[in-house]
Amino acid sequence: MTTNLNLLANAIRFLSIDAVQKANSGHPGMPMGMADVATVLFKHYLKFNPENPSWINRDRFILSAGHGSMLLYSLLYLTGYKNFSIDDLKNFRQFKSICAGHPEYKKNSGIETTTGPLGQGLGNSVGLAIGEEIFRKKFGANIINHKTYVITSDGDLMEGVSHEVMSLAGHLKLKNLIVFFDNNKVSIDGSTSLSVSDNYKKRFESYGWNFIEINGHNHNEISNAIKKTSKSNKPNIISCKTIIGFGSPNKSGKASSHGSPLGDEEIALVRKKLKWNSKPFEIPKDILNTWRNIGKKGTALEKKWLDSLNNKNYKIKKELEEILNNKNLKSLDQLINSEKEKFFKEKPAIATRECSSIVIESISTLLPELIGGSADLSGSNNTKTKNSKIISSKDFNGNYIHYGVREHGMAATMNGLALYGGLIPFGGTFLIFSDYCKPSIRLSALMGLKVIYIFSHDSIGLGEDGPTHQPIEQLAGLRAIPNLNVFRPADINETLECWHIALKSKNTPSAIILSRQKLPYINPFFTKENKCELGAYVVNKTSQNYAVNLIASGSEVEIALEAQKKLKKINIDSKVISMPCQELFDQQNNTFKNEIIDKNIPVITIEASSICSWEKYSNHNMGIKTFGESAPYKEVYSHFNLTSAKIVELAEKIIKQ
Ligand SMILES: Cc1ncc(C[n+]2csc(CCOP(=O)(O)OP(=O)(O)O)c2C)c(N)n1
Repeated sequence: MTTNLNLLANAIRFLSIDAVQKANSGHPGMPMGMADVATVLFKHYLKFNPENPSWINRDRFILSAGHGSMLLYSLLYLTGYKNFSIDDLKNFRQFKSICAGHPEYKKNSGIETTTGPLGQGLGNSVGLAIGEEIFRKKFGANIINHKTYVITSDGDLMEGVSHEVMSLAGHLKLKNLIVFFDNNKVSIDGSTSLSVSDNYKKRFESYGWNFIEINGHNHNEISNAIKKTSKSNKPNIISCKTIIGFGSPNKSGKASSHGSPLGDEEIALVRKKLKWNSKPFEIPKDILNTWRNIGKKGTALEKKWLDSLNNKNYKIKKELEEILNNKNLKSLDQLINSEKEKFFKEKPAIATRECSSIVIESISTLLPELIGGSADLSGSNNTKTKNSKIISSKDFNGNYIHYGVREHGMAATMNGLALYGGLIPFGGTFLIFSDYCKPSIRLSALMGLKVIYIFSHDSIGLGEDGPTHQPIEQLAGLRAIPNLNVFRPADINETLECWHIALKSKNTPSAIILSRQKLPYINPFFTKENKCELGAYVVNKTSQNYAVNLIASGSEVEIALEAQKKLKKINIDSKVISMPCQELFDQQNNTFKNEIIDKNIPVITIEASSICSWEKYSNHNMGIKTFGESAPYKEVYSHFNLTSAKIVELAEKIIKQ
């Protein structure tokens, strides 16, 4: 068994070092060090089917240490995933290659998530493991019974987010989570002793994890450790003592093997040492066949699973299909429209965070796949409703996660939940703390995941908590992220519409930005079509021959409407435009855009935030250029000149020019 495994592991090693050498960049050390662990895992334990990379009951394999991407690409090629040919491996790190520098998530390809920013993959894996628990509870242990395996590195575990998610995983007792720690004690700067003295055993045991330590090059120890995890009722970490750059006479154990090609001379020495006589990218037939047969086992595994699914009652099968294909979303239109009609009649004046709560409460009855949560601000973000059922280690039959004060961990976990399949995660914190989620929001956007971020307390309107809590630059920062829809609704019906867009959107995450303070109902129309879908709409125009455009979002639409009334009194006609989503507006055609904003007429934008993202529409931007102030919110608004009187003053000045 051992020789065979050595040969299989060496196939990974040589594909990795040869691809890095050909690309003249990349990270050979990690794949060389972890090849043994990966081989034992894939050969004997991992449940996967290269013919169907999206099989819902597959084990998930996450390479959190994404810089070692060649380890993953080699495995996907060797086991027969269609997207990974030998030519793809030769194209490592080249333009549009599936073998990108760091793994980039592509649905149905075998790459389960995008990794590279250290710590993120670990966070995703916690979301995936929660997803498995939720599905197992819902559909039964004979239908859902897979594991989530992760390879993590020293760097991953140094990142703060690793603490947040490992702690959460321990709390939730995610026993089907199995993390291999590539404990090679080397990072870029050299030995990890330069910067870490953590006792990993104590660290993980204090989180409530099962900690196992092994020699990561001993196949029996690897195998026995994996076996042991199946008896565990806690998350598992297998600390694998490995040698970075294993097999390289001059670079193994050294940082020099971490992030650059080994060089032709050294590679020749590795070939000699590991007795590998094949040319670059050539895998001896018998070794490739053995690997391919490992992959082929998946067809029978999935077939067997399908049989047991078919034997289940029809209701369960149907429910699984509905969730996986988000079919429940189809019945949403009717619900949203009847709610809109109701609120159009009632015209309630409430904070948009409360509006959001009303939306969540009604939609969650239709959508069992909606998994909410908050980073310890449930009552403030209004994410928890009477339809929320708490997910706990004892009961995964719920739809709400108390993430604790772990914003970054929450966001990384939500990405994992979205990647699981079928589930739609949403989670809340204050807008100011979106900064703590930012690295994971960026990845939701890069991967095109349906994750819904709820950010309340959206401006100086939060008042007395002061400048530490008043977001200024956060909206502009979020709007700068490609493929993220940032919604800032002004009232309940806009909130309903923005939620609706977020739920329907396929490959774009959403940030729904909500006020703490009460806001009036503003939308004068009742239309079945979703007005926010086009990004902006005209709320009110006092004449066809108006003299000024006032564009605002969220809480400032109310102030713009007040200013409009005052302007009318002094015979200045105006048009008030609500712009809940700049991204959607910017995607519309010019005819529509010019219809909404006639640039021949002066334009004033108003938002209690940095003016950065508004300058593309106008030179007259009312916003905030400093940090906020601690005081009751109306006073703070006055201090920053965000009042209807100041809008009137500016409008008069511009018109006279
Ligand atoms: C958040 C983040 N910070 C920094 C980096 C740059 N980086 C890539 S790998 C690495 C550390 C490598 O050490 P380790 O994690 O132990 O990996 P190994 O050397 O064992 O391959 C760093 C700092 C990164 N990818 N992500």
